[in-house]
Amino acid sequence: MHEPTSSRTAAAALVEQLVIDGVRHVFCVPGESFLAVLDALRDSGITVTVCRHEGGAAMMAEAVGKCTGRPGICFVTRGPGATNASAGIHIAQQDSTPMIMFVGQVETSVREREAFQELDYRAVFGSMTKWTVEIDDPNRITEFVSRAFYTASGGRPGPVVVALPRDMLSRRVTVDNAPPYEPVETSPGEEEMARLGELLAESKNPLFVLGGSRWSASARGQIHEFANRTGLPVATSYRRSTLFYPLHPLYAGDLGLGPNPKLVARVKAADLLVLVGGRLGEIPSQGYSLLSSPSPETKLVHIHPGAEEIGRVYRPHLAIHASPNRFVAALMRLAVTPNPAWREGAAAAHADFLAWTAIATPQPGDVNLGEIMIWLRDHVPADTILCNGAGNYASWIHRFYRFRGFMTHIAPTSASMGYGMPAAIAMQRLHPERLVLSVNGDGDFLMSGQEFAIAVQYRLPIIVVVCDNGMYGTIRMHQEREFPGRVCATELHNPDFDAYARAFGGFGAVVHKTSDFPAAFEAARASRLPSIIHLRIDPDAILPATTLSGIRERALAAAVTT
Ligand SMILES: Cc1ncc(C[n+]2csc(CCOP(=O)(O)OP(=O)(O)O)c2C)c(N)n1
Ligand SMILES: [Mg+2]
Repeated sequence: MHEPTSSRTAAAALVEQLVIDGVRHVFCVPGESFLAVLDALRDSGITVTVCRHEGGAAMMAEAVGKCTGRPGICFVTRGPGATNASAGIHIAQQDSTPMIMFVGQVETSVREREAFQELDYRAVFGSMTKWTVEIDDPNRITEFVSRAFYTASGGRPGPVVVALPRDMLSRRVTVDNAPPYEPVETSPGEEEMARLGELLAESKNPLFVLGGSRWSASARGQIHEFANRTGLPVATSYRRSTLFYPLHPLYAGDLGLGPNPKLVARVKAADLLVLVGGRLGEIPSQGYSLLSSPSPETKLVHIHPGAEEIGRVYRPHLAIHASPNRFVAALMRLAVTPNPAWREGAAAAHADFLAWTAIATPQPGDVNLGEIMIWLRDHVPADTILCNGAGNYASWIHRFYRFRGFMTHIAPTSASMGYGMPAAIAMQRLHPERLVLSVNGDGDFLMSGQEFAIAVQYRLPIIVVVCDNGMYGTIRMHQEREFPGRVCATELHNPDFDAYARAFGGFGAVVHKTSDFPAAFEAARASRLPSIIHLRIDPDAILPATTLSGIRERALAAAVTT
């Protein structure tokens, strides 16, 4: 692993270093700027997925980083490739996902002339990444690649951009490989854990909220054990609900968009919040309304792997700078005398969660997305991975689908549209044996719909559900609230998505009523082809508990009375 080599190019050294660092998959759109890397990848043993758009490639890499906790990797070309990919970089930043994007750069001899597709990466990506670097000296390539892994995955994880001047990649190097990177975990101190024990002992009404990244499956198991031992109620943060088993009797639900009002009330009534791994950002904090900033009245314990995140918005009563894995391991050793009131409170919270998610709400039109989510939760295997992007259709996923397995929900906390399609491709590449679903809005889907061609190319039997309400529904909802009746730029004229699937060589079906869904789904599975199920949703069905016309009428009535 460490033998010095003199006959390889910088590109070959880079790819060898990726292999050493455990990379199994890379996602790319090719460019002439990094041909030497493509050549080195060819016989490397790394699986290369070619994509149709760099935004898709970057989102696939982000999805891998999110699912595995190890940096997801993409390669894109300079200028337009890099700017196309920025959508995925921003997701990795907001979602705290380890990711490394390698990008081609013009030859060093013409830099700073605004040569063809030249871009100043540090300026463009500086505020979106943890680190952006351009490698000039080919003999430092393994040093920089190794650092990229440490930086992307350490502390609060995030994206790293590494620019590769074309001539640098083809130069011969004598540099050694770096040893494989190892994730750096930070452990809580004994004093902090003792203080946590005191705060718990004083608390009558505590709540744990799990979030963020850097969780392992075994840490997830341990937090269940701790909850069992103590009877403490556990909630999850926005799009982090796979951190706790939904049918566990201590599970209180997830704090996201359109959460259970009873959970929100519970958070407000808690006398101690233990926030493990997350940041309690704008969405889970319900627009920063759950706690006051900078000094929350509720006692707050904030455990986070990134030192700079602690005290950023809320001054915690107890700050614990630790990775979720090590914090949970320390919890296993913490002596806690359970207060019977905790388990009673948790049982009530879980009953509220079950009641909120049990039965689909009635909907206008013949396709009820709530009933479809409930059918899916009852019929697909527990390890099915569901990917989605952004749009009101996701409200039915959050409310009615139940994520039973760790990392079975791959969706952006940054609510970036166009994510569900590339994420599903990445997940099926990673887990060929598992069922992978991609649930999309009609607007959402066509932001990355071209990647369906990649699913066909690699014969990935993903099942794509397109919830077609003929509009950018979320924005139309806000439009009706703020400017009732004044529709502008939110209507969409859609193709037949089932025919779109067939045109690409996949399977397509259209669903006009809820009862048609099971047969369409089974036919999609039986086809073993990438499939699209086109759901014709009534545009009035805007949220599980509210219609679009109701929102408009209330806004018009309010306008008359004010
Ligand atoms: C990349 C991106 N662009 C724009 C938005 C703003 N936005 C949020 S939801 C939404 C509409 C989503 O429409 P659709 O996918 O059809 O889902 P629906 O709300 O109709 O269910 C838009 C435009 C966004 N979140 N991400
Ligand atoms: Mg829509």
